[in-house]
Formats: sequence, structure tokens, C-alpha cells
Amino acid sequence: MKPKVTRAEHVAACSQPRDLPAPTLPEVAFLGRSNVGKSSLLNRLAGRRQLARTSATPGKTRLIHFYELAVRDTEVRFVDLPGYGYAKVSRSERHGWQRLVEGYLEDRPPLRLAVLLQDLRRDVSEDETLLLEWLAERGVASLVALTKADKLKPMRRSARVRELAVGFGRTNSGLVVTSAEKGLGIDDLWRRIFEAVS
Ligand SMILES: Nc1nc2c(ncn2[C@@H]2O[C@H](COP(=O)(O)OP(=O)(O)O)[C@@H](O)[C@H]2O)c(=O)[nH]1
Ligand SMILES: [Mg+2]
Repeated sequence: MKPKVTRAEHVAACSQPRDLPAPTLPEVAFLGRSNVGKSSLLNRLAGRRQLARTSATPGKTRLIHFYELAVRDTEVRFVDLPGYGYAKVSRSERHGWQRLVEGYLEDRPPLRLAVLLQDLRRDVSEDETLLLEWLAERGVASLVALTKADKLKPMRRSARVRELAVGFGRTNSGLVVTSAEKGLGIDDLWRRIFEAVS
């Protein structure tokens, strides 16, 4: 059954670790390469068209956005971390991203789960493997969400999912296949979010 989100609102946008809101609710963080489909997936999870803005200029903003959602008897914060791997960023911008994102991930008691998004047509790169290792070293539970599954036909898609499972060194329990466009995998993702926050 589709979980019904009864409340979804943007509560904060932060450009520096010291601006982070006081922790009040369990948090689930979303991260991935620019243009991976993060805003689209957040909107789909929330069942709102425009909660997170989908942008035509990826990588432009470097902010952490916090959203609050109420669903069933659970309240949770979704944390939208800025995308990485945008080709045109300078060294200092890259450094700024790292300071902000690591500053959040490193010291955030309410953080229950980090969801790493990966376009299922892309190969796993060092950006992803290092990030997942980094999270594991700090004891942050992680889940890989493959995005834009609708871009491949079913046969090709399953083959690709198997390849990426190997690439990430994960079984089905650490991986979820999604399409924000078609609504695929949304219930599955919610189920894992509930498991993580309750
Ligand atoms: N076909 C398809 N396109 C998608 C999907 N999710 C996102 N996109 C497209 O990918 C682009 C980037 O999406 P966006 O959500 O803004 O990515 P973000 O930069 O990671 O927040 C947009 O053109 C979206 O329409 C999906 O599930 N299927
Ligand atoms: Mg976005």
C-alpha cells in the first residue's frame, strides 16, 4: 500500500555546517551526482510535485535542504544534500561541498540512513565507492537507490541491476531500483525508510 504523506514542508536551507537546524526528528539523507534525479525522487516520495525543485542548471546551488514529512504515525526529516561530480566546479567549490556535506554526515546523531542515488545507466565510479566506504567507516547505514529505471527496457534493466549490484558489492537488500517518472520502487524505498527511522 502506498504510504500517504499528510504533511510535507521545506524547513531549512543551509550553506554552512553552523547553520544546520537543531535536530528534532530522525533524518534520512539523500546524496548523489548532480542530475541523478534526486529532486524528482524526493518529490515522488513526498507525493508532491514541487517540494524539492528540479533544476535545469545542475550543480548551481550548494545548499543542504531539510524537509519534514508526516506519514502514517511517523515524522521524518529528509535531508537533500548538494550534488557532486559537476564537471565545471572549481577546486574551492569542491572543497566547499566536502566541508558542508561531510560536516553534516560526520556529526549528526539523528541521521538514520544515507541513500546514495545512482543513475542505473552509469557505471559505479570512485566517487560512489569512496563515499560508501566513508559512510561505513563512520557507522552510517546506507542504501543505494538506482534511478531512472524507466530509461531501460525490462530485460536490459535486470541485467544492468545485476551488474551494478556487483559493482557496488551489494545484494538486493542494500539496493533499490526506482523510477521517479513511473513511480517504480517508491513503496520499497518507503518501507526501508520506515525500517530505518522506527
Ligand atoms: N526518464 C526519467 N527521467 C528522470 C527521472 N528522474 C529524473 N529525471 C530527469 O533527470 C533530470 C534531473 O532530475 P533532477 O530531479 O532535477 O535531478 P537532481 O539534479 O539530482 O536533483 C531531469 O530532467 C528529470 O526530469 C526518472 O525517473 N526517469
Ligand atoms: Mg536537484
